[in-house]
Amino acid sequence: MSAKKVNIAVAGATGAVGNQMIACLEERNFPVNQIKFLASHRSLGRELKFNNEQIAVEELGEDSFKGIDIAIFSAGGGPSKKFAPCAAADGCVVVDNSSAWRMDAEVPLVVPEVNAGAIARYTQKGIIANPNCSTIQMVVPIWAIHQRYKITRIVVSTYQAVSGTGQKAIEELDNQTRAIIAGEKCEHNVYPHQIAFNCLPHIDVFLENGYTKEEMKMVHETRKIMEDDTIRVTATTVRVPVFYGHSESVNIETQEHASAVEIKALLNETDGVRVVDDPVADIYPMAIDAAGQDDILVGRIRDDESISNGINLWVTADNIRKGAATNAVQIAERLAKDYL
Ligand code: 25A
Ligand code: L14
Repeated sequence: MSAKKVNIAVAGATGAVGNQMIACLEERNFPVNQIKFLASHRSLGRELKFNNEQIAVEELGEDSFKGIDIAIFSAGGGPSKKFAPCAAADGCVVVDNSSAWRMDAEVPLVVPEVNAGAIARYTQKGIIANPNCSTIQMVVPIWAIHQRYKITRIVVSTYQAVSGTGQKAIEELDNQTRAIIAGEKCEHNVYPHQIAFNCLPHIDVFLENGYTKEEMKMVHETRKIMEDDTIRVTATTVRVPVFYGHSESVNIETQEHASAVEIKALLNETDGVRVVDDPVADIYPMAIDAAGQDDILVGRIRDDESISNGINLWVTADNIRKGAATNAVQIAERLAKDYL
């Protein structure tokens, strides 16, 4: 089956994720017929490059999707809620990176290495959701383990880069770092506290149960993607002063016994994963190595000696690439190849 050339739109094209989506479409030679860049009124007058061609940014509106086959959205939850249904009504399939549609029962939530088959359910609403960045990088290695050893419980703590919040947060960390080193006053607008030289146990808003929304996304999205509501998940999500690349400490408990040696061999065979694990040589996954490429790096693979069936992992990935743009473009590729 060869992919037909598609008319594609990128909504939120001028943002941190939108920019990477455009780069991914170029890098991966996506079969583009016509391409359209959409953003808010603020971005009117800007031009973005695609394959050496300058393309003017258009304002996202109800009529943006006539003649478009696939639209990938990363303009935030508000615009997605409002405009994804307009796009679908015009026969365009939306791949949405916001949290707006992820838990809708009629919207598949897809990580191609895990549940590519769920893409077929795009026909229900015309929308496919791209999961949260922290969830994506965790479920790829976890899924391989789950199929063989059945995971019963996951305890995860994240160390998340500021780029997840968007361009303004990248600028805030940069400005604060410079200000502090220069001995000047440090200002904050994006986060409620200084992020430079600090860690904030706070991502997205706090909920009534004391968890943040980001933490509960990891619980609900993991279960939905793995189609297993019995898996117990508890998360603590932390913002750290890193520009690109999320890291995660993942502790899993399995029904069948698995040794660290077996898990390492299994992950060596897992698509999308690269085992980086040679502690004797000081080799382990790091955000700076995850950034700028698409693999999910897994290391520090070891037996949890406090329980009989437990494993500890350290997982890093580029939150803007595999955590957002790459995963969305991979979904669009499958759509173009197998369904349109
Ligand atoms: O609600 P969610 O799903 O939780 O998402 C909230 C935000 O998180 C990011 C994304 O921010 C999103 O807006 N995000 C979402 N999912 C993510 C993921 N998985 C994710 N980040 C990482 N991983 P962003 O900054 O990356 O992208 C914002 C883009 O969305 C466009 N946009 C915003 N509102 C829109 C809209 N487009 C159409 N209609 C709307 N109503 C936004 O375009 C950007 O492309 P823009 O035109 O608003 O901004 C373009 C330039 O202007 C600067 N700028 C932004 N805000 C302001 C501003 N300048 C002045 N004043 C401002 N208030 C930006 O620097 C940008 O370069
Ligand atoms: O996709 O890091 O649900 O501030 C929203 C919060 C992405 C990360 C999502 C952050 C997230 C973002």
